[in-house]
Amino acid sequence: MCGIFAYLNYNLNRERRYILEVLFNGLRRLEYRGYDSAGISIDCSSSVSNVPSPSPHSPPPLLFRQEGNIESLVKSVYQEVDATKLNLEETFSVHAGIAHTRWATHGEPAPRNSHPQSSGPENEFLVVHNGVITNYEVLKETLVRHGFTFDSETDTEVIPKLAKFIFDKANEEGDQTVAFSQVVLEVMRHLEGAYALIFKSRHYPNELIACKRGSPLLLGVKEFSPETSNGAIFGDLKFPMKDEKPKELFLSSDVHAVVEHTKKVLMIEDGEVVHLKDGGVSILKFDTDKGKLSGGLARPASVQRALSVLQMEVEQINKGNYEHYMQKEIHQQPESLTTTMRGRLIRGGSCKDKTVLLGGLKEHLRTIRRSRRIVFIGCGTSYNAALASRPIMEELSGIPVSMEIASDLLDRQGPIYREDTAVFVSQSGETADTLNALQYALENGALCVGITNTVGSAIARTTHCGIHINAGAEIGVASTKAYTSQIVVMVMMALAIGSDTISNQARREAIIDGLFEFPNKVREVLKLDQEMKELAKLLIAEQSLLMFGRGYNYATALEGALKVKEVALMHSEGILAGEMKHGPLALVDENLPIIVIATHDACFSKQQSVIQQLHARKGRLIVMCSKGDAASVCLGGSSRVIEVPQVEDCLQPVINIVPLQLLAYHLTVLRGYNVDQPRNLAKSVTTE
Ligand code: G6Q
Ligand code: GLU
Repeated sequence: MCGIFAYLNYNLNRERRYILEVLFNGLRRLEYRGYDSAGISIDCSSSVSNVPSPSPHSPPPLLFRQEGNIESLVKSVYQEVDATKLNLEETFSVHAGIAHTRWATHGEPAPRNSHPQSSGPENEFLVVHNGVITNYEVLKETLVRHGFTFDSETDTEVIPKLAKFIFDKANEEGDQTVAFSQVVLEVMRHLEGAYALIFKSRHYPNELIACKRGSPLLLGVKEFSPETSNGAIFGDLKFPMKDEKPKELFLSSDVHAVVEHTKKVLMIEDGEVVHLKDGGVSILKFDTDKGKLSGGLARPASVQRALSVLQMEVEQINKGNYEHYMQKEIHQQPESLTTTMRGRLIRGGSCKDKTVLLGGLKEHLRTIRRSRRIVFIGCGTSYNAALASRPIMEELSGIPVSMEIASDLLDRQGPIYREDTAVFVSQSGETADTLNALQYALENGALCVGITNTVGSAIARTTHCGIHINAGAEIGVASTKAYTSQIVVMVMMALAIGSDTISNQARREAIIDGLFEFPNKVREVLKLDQEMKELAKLLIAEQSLLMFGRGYNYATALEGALKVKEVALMHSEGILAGEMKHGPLALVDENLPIIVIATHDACFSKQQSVIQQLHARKGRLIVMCSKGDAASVCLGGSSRVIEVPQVEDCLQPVINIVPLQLLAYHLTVLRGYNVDQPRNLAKSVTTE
């Protein structure tokens, strides 16, 4: 979790005020990733740029850190600027600033634990970090033995201190010209765990180093015409080592903080050390497994990488006319689902032509069909999406499908075989548990398929093949549109796998027809918005809310309950209705509200019987049913009913989750909680 950001202007005059605002805006874009504390570092005086590098005489960079969200940091920085009379108009033709929004793993949110973390009083090395250093205790002990004192409880603090230790040692041994990249490579040799790091140092003014292993990081490049200094040029996508052209370089945990500046980006890969210096970019690849070398100085190879051009517009990451991202993302679903399906459904003149085309899977379909088992692996909402798709995958492929929560698979070291197809479902494509499970499945020889929303993410890059869900950026921590797009992608995957079987052709065609009509059905169910707000008003003061589902809609119950608990901070549990008599029935009384999902599918009569039993125990029921079924689910007229449009059974979970997303949203707003940044949660869980 957490967001890291850096801004380097080269041969381009920028006032301190401008630099601060770029850093703050970068953090605002990344705030959804973590928001318990934040910090930045900028230079103290433009004279820094005239100091030859490396020099022990450059003034220490300024460091600002604050507990709370980004706006608390902004406020405290401007207060300090006023108090210290720091000149905001001072202009820098070259300047490197770094920034961090934190989601604590080690040490409570407090200024001393916020990043940038420092090597010591002179801020010789400053580091922003996303991830966890697992061997920090050993490193800390060694550094303490060498006289370092620690100010924070973070794992991160060992990194800048180690950099200083290595730098000082090189200098003592007479190497006055040790390069910044060499120092960082040496630091990396000692680090274990997951990280994305940006280093700034007073010994290397106007340079930055970025490196990563596990956590995401990218570089954005914006070049300016030397004559006008105000227009971007789309030139060569390759990196020069040294280049006088005026430019701005950005480093960021994700594209959201970069896209408003440039669309030319490079996704930094694990083991790479990216050195920004003299207007150029050089990349060294630290080619080891998990960073453990056998000793001696690392001798990494220099690598050539090309920039790619982002397919994203700034509007996609703005709230538009909505109050919250979650609200926008719920209401966007007809469009996001259309984009998910675009170019993938083919319906020609005759029935025979109805088919699904998934470019990323085409070459692997035969291997998947021959596999002994399909294993769906994910966490949270992504796991629920896979669970919703399991029945149709089993039906159309005829292959057994098992479900794995990524962390549990790893805890058990559950068996994964060469004959398995392991499907990794992840909106962000960066979730540490899912990534670790992917590594495990690769080691065990399974065919690994990725289903993600993030092009260029670790899961997208590491799997053998996959499908992008193309739902567009999802910023609300509570996943909504990604969930529905994931289900549709997995239904399409089932259609593609089953496409060689004649016996299920009619079924497949009915689903494809259903998919063509689908966005309109989602538009229809969104009209329940006001009704869900009314329901939220009724439930506002409840302690607990149960949701019963089965078959295709067991996942709906789990996902609906997850939404309510994570944003509305109300206890909520999704229960498999078939298990009702084996325990949960004991909870039922006239007070506890229960949502029963009873839309029309093969389980309908069983759900009717569940409703009867709950009713007999005076359960306080809210029943979700297909339009026209209200009379048959509403016994004695006592229950409240949510009527939804009926679609093909395997697509029904997509329709059914929408009212529950709306309910969770309205409950949260009415209860006065933060919708987009729920307590204790952050988007993109890049630590275990
Ligand atoms: C749900 C959350 C969360 C998320 C998991 C997995 O609302 O966003 O449950 O789904 O943390 O994340 P990825 O889908 O990014 O792997
Ligand atoms: N482990 C670091 C800390 O607790 C970084 C956490 C993060 O990724 O925000 O400070």
